[in-house]
Amino acid sequence: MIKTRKLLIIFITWIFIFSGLTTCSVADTNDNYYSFESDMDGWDIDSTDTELGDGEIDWHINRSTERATDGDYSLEFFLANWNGAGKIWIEKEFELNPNTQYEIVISYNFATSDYGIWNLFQIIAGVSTKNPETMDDLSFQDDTGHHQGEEDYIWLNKSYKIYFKTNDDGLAYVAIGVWGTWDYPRTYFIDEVKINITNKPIPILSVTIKDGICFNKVISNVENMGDAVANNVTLSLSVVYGFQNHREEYDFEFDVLEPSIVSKSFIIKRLHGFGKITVTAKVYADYVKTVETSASGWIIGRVIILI
Ligand SMILES: [Ca+2]
Ligand SMILES: [Ca+2]
Repeated sequence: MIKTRKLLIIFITWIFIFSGLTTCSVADTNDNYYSFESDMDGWDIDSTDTELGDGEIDWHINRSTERATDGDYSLEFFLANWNGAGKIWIEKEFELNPNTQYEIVISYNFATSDYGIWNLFQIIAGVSTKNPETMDDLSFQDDTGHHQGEEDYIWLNKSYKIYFKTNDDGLAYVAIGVWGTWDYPRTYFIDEVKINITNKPIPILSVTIKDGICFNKVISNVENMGDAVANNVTLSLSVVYGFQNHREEYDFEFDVLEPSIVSKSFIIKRLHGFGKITVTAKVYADYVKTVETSASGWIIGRVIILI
């Protein structure tokens, strides 16, 4: 009888452990490493804006033994950018939890022979909620130059930290590549791609200025679109208006802004004059990226029209 009870306890414990494992869909941290030694490691290749006349400019992304920082292979990116606009990249889908905020660090080794300040291409590195197909789905970073003398290939360590929130389907598409910003052919190499994904709720602020017609005032709001509380928020609101470029500037400070909350309206009142009007709103908070927006229009007496 005692033996049966022991077996039952072990069985129940095993069920609990097993069910716990299966219901945990995505770990809090997800580290991935790709060196392209046997194949493309699950990355797809893609391009956009490669048309030239009735045809297409020459480009490829494939595995190469010409140089590598780990093993024998890297990925070779070749873009004969004769249309001045080509964008080529590798992309990979990651299944994460829906509607969840992540810090995604994209790092890799990048071999380039670009030097000087002219004729440099631009790095593509970013994350999107949909499979990247056009320029609008891509994120652009720094230039492709090594800035260390002339012509030889030099390996650079590239690293980009991106805060990203999944939508209902929980998918993140990472894209890495180059954007041809000059009419030249270029070849680059990428190896040791690391994608580190960490669940990291942070505040994400946005600021708006009310547009349309207002009577002698301008109105601005701050919204926290992130998953964590924003602390020590400051909205810096300034107005320049009238023929004399009269200027008014105020800082509105508040301690906390909860996630998914729009602040009360912050208002600069008693404005009157004639001429153009420009409103700028900038918002700061602890550990949050500063965001800024502006609106302009006309002030006619006490009537303000912002577009
Ligand atoms: Ca490799
Ligand atoms: Ca694609």
